[in-house]
Amino acid sequence: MHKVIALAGGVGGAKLVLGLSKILKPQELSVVVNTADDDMFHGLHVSPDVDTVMYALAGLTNKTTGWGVEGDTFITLSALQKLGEDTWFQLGDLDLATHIKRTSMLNSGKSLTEATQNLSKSLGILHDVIPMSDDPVKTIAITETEELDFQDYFVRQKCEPVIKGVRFDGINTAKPSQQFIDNMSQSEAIIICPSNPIVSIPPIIELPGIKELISNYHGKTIGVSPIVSNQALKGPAAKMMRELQEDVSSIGVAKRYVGLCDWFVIDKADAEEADAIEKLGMNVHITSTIMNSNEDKISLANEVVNLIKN
Ligand code: FO1
Repeated sequence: MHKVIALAGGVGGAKLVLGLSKILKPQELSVVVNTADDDMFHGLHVSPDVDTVMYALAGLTNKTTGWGVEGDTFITLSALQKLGEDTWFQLGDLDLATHIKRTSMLNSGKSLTEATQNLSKSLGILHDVIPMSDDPVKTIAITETEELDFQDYFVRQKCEPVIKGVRFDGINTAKPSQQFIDNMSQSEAIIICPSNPIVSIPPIIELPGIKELISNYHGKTIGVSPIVSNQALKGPAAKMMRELQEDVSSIGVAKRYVGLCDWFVIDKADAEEADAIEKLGMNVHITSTIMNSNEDKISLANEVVNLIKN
């Protein structure tokens, strides 16, 4: 098997990444992760999607939420609350150690890529986890009345405000990380994980030069739909697509990846959408895309990897 590069956001992407990591050796899989959700809390650089992927690969993920560390406690957060800090963003004690170490490395001049490499190594992760960029990119949710930082919209306001659009501040001047570019040229396939098609995958593919690299890519690009039966498997993707007047379906997701994907993987429940997706210029593979157990994750990973050989 040749090298595969997976583009991932948070929880949904991390599930497929975990499946892929069980069937591909470390030299066969690199994961490029969205960093446009990154934010500062209590002076610490939090990189939620990178951490969600790292914790999944390290077997540390909180199984209920899909993010954070299983069994974490929130003693420091309670103390911070008593000191008058805003604590709507739930940072557990074990999770905080990751952010403290990352921030200390960034402050001492290391790049986000180097900091992630260091954290991955310490957590015993063998596959490469690569931030999409070392430069800051910031997702802004544009609502009817105001513009919100992504975590403010997503966590503090629970995605309740209706959005009119999203913007990725800094995207035009951010450089894709060197490791991202190097892995693209060395890889044989790109997998677009079932992550949010509005806020998780777009920041990665809209980095300068990346769309062109993917459309002219020498290998296969395979997208996996995060929508099943007109609902998001996890998170606010369906609500966001509806508010942006997009089709809340796998067809709607595929429309966003026209010209990028050779294959698009959809769930059995959406089999009747296959013809419309093929008309967009992609081959369609129909399988079970719902990943509850580790077996489901490995099974979907196998289905996707088999398409590379087709
Ligand atoms: N998501 C929530 O819904 N509430 C939280 O309090 C929260 C805290 C949090 C802390 C660390 C971390 O790595 C992720 C966290 N997330 C939380 C998830 C995060 O907001 C989302 O997964 C992504 O940003 C969307 O991809």
